[in-house]
Amino acid sequence: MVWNKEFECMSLEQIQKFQLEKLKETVGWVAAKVPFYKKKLEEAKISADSIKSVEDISKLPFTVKNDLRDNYPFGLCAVPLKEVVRVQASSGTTGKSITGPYTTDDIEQWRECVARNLWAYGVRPGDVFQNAYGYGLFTGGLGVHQGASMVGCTVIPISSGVTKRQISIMQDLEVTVLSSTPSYALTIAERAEEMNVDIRKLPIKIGIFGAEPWTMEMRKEIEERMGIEAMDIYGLTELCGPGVAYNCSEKNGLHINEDHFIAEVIDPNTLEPLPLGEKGELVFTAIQRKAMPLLRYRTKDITSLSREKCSCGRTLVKMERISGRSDDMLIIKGVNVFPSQIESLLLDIPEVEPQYRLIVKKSGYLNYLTVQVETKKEIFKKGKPTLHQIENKIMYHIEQSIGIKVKTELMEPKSIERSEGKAQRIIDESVK
Ligand code: DLL
Repeated sequence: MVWNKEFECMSLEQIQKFQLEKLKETVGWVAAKVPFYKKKLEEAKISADSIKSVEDISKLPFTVKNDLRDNYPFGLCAVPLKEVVRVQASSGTTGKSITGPYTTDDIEQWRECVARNLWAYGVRPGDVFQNAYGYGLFTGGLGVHQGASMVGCTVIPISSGVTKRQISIMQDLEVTVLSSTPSYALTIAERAEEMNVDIRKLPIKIGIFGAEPWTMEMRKEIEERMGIEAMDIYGLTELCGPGVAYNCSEKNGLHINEDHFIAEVIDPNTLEPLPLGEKGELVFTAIQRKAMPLLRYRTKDITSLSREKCSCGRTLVKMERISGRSDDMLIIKGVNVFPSQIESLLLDIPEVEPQYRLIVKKSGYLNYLTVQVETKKEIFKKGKPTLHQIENKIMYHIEQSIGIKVKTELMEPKSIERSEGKAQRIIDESVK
């Protein structure tokens, strides 16, 4: 049940041997081709020859998003532009976009990485694959498309948006697999309910969701509303796009394609590598790319790594599902809070919909949080006293779990803007 047994089921010794060889090649490649890395490696007094084991990766300099922005558009590109066959980009929610150039080989590797993911989810030739990730500069659309074609699926490149049409296509073409952001999957599920279409009765069986953090509770919600198995797909533009890490049949953690990307978890304050099992910032080194192989790229994503034996037979290291990004972490009355913690708690409350917004305001030196969440239609009709009771219940539930008092506002059904891509759930008014 593995797409590429040779690379997905290697022994640790084989993986490390392979990684060492590719790491040395990559360090030599960027030192020769990218002035930015040449300078950084000289300053750190490191060359390909001085790397004797994979652990020596910790001697290499880090790369951060600002390095990509400062070198926009092609300052970190290691090949002449005539060898670049594609450029994707990330709009970046915070600031100038960054580009991801690919050579023909880079695209091939990317396809292979995504195909491994899809195979692990149970996608097979003949599946009718509705790809509702946005096509264009965003890597989700084309990236998933290429992998699904490689597996041999009938791909429907519908892109995101025009939700009513998503549902009729799903019905008419007897779609078996849907890929989108988890928040857009919810939008689709909700629209189908409005159209009196029961997605659970359709042939669709697998959903492939990622590109934004989502909780186990959200997974359960989507699985129940659509009658599917919801699988997690992870990746980022800086490395290739989707396909970096993926769930297997265990649906517990994501295997990392570590013959392509060496993963580390570091303490974001000391920048020291953390042992397996400890949570910190995920860092990647791309060891097979040619156009833009990044060394020790700090993703800001928070997770931990594990090498525990997996029942699926893959030996690739696993990362825990991403609990959030360090730059999305809110500090409310001095307490660190991830939006995913609030999401989990809201989904415990049966009277509300999984549609919410977090508003951060400042008063004096402290930040305060207002949680706005939609009620179910039948609840909203019950009027203010009932709504007030539920608001108090939510407030209490959050306070009991994370120790901070938040303001809760129950919202009218359908009043919060629906997502077609990555949901914008945080409104930060504290910086005004
Ligand atoms: O979101 C690539 C992608 C497309 C992944 C389609 C999966 C499916 P970027 O726009 O560069 O690339 O955003 C990358 O999104 O650093 C994480 O913070 C977040 N992210 C991506 N996948 C997941 C996931 C694409 N499965 C950033 N769980 C990453 C949580 C995710 N966060």
